[in-house]
Amino acid sequence: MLTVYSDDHRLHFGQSELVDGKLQPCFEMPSRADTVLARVRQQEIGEVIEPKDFGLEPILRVHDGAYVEFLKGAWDRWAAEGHSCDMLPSTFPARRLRRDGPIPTALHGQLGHYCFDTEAPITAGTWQAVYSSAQVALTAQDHIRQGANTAFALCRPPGHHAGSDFMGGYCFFNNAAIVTQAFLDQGAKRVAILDVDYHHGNGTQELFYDRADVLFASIHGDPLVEYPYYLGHADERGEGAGTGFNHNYPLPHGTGWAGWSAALDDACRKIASYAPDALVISLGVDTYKDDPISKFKLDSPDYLVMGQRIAALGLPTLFIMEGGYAVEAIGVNAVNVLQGYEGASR
Ligand code: OKP
Ligand code: ZN
Repeated sequence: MLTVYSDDHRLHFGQSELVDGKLQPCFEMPSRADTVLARVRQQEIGEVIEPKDFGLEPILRVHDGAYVEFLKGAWDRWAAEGHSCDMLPSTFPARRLRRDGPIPTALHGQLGHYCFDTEAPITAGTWQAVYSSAQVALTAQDHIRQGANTAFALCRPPGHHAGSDFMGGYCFFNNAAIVTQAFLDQGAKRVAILDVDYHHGNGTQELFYDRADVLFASIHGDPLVEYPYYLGHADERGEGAGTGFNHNYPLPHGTGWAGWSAALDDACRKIASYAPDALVISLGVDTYKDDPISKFKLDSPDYLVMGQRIAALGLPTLFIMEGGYAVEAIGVNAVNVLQGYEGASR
């Protein structure tokens, strides 16, 4: 399997995350991608290439132009105001404040407008890193367009919490959504997205919620008790033309392979009957038993079986790296999914 990777991910290096009222080191750190890349190389699963540059156009098919402009210019404006530490929002338009009113002109007002939490710090190199992360995904997508059955986009930062015009949850551009739209723009009739990250992919759900050409299925911690809290319930089935094409599997804290794989089997049945032209996997491995911010109990061998079950769908499959914070283990776990897939599809 081809892996696409860019060193540019290192340019995004948030210093701090707010945990229990204290600023602590970010869980989403550069060594995550290094660990996965090292395992890809060690297991010799295939060639590793640099991304090509597909420009902003495929990103703008998914993200709002003003949001993209904001992201591009935010750090320079912040620096011009004399700051050098991470940029984090602190004020948000909750219910009955004007979230659709005039966008503030002040940097902090705009930051709260374009962000839904305090978990996505903008740093000096964030723009270049998130731009390259999207190009990593698009390069892997292009490999499948050219006829490959599968590819691995080693994206960092992750993307599935980012929506059309907002960032949050360590995410800025929604890499999985961008490649999904690219498949459609190149002639695919239907694309399925299976999000196996521990957290609900609220951004991806939002982007395709009213559409029948994308099926979204997500297996995640129940939002009643887990981040991102305000989306990801089982009764969210899609709207308008998209009704019936959104499938959420919220699961309780402590869920292990038995409960998790039952949800996977159901999601795979839904995907098979949808008969998509391509499958995009939002590959988070924060479902691991020792993940520091998550509460599922999957073990490393389970990820091999996960890959096998995905392969049994027999679809062109694009793996997009999302979360996973047990840094020493995420290389083994992510690559186990890929090797399970390849072993089963060989
Ligand atoms: C991104 B991805 C810890 C609470 C959770 C946000 C988690 C974002 C996860 N401060 N913080 O889905 O892995
Ligand atoms: Zn996650």
